[in-house]
Order: sequence, then structure tokens, then C-alpha cells
Amino acid sequence: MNSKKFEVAAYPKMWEGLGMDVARFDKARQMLGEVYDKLFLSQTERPRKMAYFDAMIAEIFGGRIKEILAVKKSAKPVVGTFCVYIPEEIVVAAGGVCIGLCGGSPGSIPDAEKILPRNICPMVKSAYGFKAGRICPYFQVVDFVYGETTCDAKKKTWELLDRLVPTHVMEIPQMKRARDRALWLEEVKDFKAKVEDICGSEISEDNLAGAIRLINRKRLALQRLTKLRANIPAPISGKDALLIEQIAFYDEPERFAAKVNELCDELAERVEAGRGVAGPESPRIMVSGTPMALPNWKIHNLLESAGAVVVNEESCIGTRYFKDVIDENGGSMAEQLANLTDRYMRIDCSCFTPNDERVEQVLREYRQSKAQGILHYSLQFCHTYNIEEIKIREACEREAIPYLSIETDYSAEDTGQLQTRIEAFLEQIGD
Ligand code: BJ8
Repeated sequence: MNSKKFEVAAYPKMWEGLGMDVARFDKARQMLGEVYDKLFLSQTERPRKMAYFDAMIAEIFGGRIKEILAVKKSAKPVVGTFCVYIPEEIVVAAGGVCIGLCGGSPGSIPDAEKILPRNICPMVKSAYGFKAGRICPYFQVVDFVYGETTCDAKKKTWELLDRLVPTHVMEIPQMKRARDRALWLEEVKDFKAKVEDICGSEISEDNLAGAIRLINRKRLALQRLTKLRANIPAPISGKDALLIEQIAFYDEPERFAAKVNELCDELAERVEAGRGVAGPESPRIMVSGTPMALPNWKIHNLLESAGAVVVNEESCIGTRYFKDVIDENGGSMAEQLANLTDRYMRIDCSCFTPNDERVEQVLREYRQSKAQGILHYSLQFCHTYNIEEIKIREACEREAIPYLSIETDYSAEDTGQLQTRIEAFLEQIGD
């Protein structure tokens, strides 16, 4: 355990230059440090190689922002996104940076509720509030953001967000027929054209091929981490694994992939030695559902504080982001874009209908991760996940998989009630 208090580094001058509300943001920075210290650094049997990811949190509002500003200075695009459908390979091929801007904090929601309705998804409100309140340095450095039409809350919010930051929108098809794939390919081409327009140069075939290989390496490193978590005892906590999956959305991809692989080497040694973060008697839980954006650690914290270990996240900040890679055999630009489109059409978000492949995927990941129960997690007012939950529940009933469904937001109000339900669920698994 660390004797020195963990702190998220402060860069008030730089934040001021970015037009932020520095006084307010600094309070959020301090709170993040305190929460991180309590939730992450208090864990026992933590892998040594988590030090890199701790440093990424310590420098989340400073060091990484400086790196992004340097990219921006070289006239390369810095693009903010809110969905794993936005093809980051294209931004990387243009020499730019792609940053996930989904909001996972209750702190920015009051800013959003000054304009947005209260009864919409907290992820959308949190993200919008970060920009409206000028309390997120990432939102301040992006050249533009790319939204999508996955859900109603998002697509209507983009119209308002556009007043604060240039906001473009990709149309995501709702079905997966040949004509939907054709639509998506056209959207991908438009996205590429927009990125090229911003940086004033064309993306070459070689650059796209290199970017595809790079992002594949990142996804493969995360796949490796997921496979290692399937060991009993689990070599890493679910909280730490979720943290890494969250950092994947803002770190530099080459370095990130290397650091995840270094961590995996250490985890492989642990597995070999039969060492884990929790005893073999700890219930192994898979979490499935809506993404948990930084710093949303609510459910993992409740589960692991109650003695469980989370072994998988079937979510966009989880396996849905990295389970598929792009075929690297495409030569021409047309072939590469076709391969990219095929990979992205395999994402099984609940915004599609029908989406039975997700039900199959949940069961597959459950078996692969050697979990003993599934906790389905829906953010409040996320209709597609909330309704698709019925099919996941039915599948779990058919397969006699212990199952708990939770719908919640970012507030701490329901923590006591959730704790009781989670404890009862874990007891049921232990019986
Ligand atoms: S591909 S899961 S990242 S849309 S949780 S904002 S859907 S109301 S996040 Fe998502 Fe892309 Fe799908 Fe993944 Fe709307 Fe639901 Fe909120 Fe959501």
C-alpha cells in the first residue's frame, strides 16, 4: 500500500489557456484523486505494472493533454467521439488523435440539466455538461466532435452541442442488411473526407494500413488481458481491468498496447504461480450492458467490495470495443474501407434490430470468462439496453445462469439499495 497520498496533477495555467472554469475544475481534480486513492490504491495484491495506469490517471488532466496539444500544433486533427462506431483508424491514419468523450461523472450533470431534460441518459448529460460547464480539458482541445445516431438522446443532443463545439454526425444504420452495410460504407467514406478536409491532405493507403495494424494491436492487447482474467483465481481485479478499458479511449495507442502487454506478461506469471487478487471462493461476475465511462466505477466497486471479482465487461468500454479486429489483407483504399466497414458492422449494440447476436455473445463471454453469474447493467433511460435486457434475462433463465439486472444512474442515492441486492445475488451464487 502507498503511504503517499495519490494526487491528480494540476495545470491551472494550461487550463486557463484552454478557456476552462479553473476554480471549479480544480475541485473535481482533487475529488478524483481522493476517490482513486480509496478505490484503487487500497487494493491488495495489485499487479506492479498497474503503476503505468496510475500515472495515466495522475496525468489525465495534464501530461496527456500536453501530448495532444503537440499533435494539434502540427496541424493534425484532434477528434472527440462518443461511440465505438466512429472509426478511429481513420483519424490515426491522418496522424491525428481520437478521444472518447463519454461522460461518467455526476459532477457535470447539473450543467447539462440547465438546458437538457432531466429524464435522459446520464452518459449524455454528463458529456454535454462537461462542455457546457467548461470542466473537461479534453472537450476544450478537440478540433471538432463526431456524434452518431445510435440513440435518440444522443442524436438530438448533438444539435445542441453543435452550438458549443463543431459537431458532425455519422448516421448509424439500425439494421444489418446489405443495404445498411452500403449506407455505413458511405458514412465511413464521408468521415474520411471530413478528416482529410480538416487536415488539408489525403490519407494514403499505406497510412490507413498502418493505422489499422496499430489499432488492431491495441485491441489484441485488450483481448489478451481479457483471456488472462478467465483464469482461476483471477490475476487482476475487475476495477483495474475496467480502468484500463477506460484509459484505452484517451491514451496514445502504440504506448498503450505496449503497456497492456507488459501488464499481461506479469499476469501470465501470476497465473503460472497460481496467484490471484481474490481467493478461489470469490464469486466471479461478468458485467454486461451499457458502457461505464470514466470515472464511473460504481458497480465494480460495489461488487468487489462485497467480495466478488469481476472477470469480464460485455460493453463498449469492454469487449464490444476490442473483440473484433480489421482484416489486414486489404491493399487498395477500397478494400481497406470495405474491411473496416465489415468489422464495424459486427458491433452488436442494442441500437440494432434484431440484435440476437448480442445475446449469443453474452453467453459466449460468460462461458469463456468462467463467470458464475451475470449482472446486467443499464443506465437509466437507455431504452434499447433496458428492453434488450429482457432477452438477456430469458437466455440466462434458459441456461440457469445466476442473473441480476440493475438500472441506475451516476448518483450515490441508490448505493445502499444496490449493495443489498448485490449481496443477495452473491449469496445466491455461493449457495
Ligand atoms: S455502440 S452502447 S458506445 S451507442 S447508454 S448514450 S445508447 S441512452 S452508449 Fe453506446 Fe455506441 Fe451503442 Fe456502444 Fe444512448 Fe443508451 Fe445512453 Fe448509450
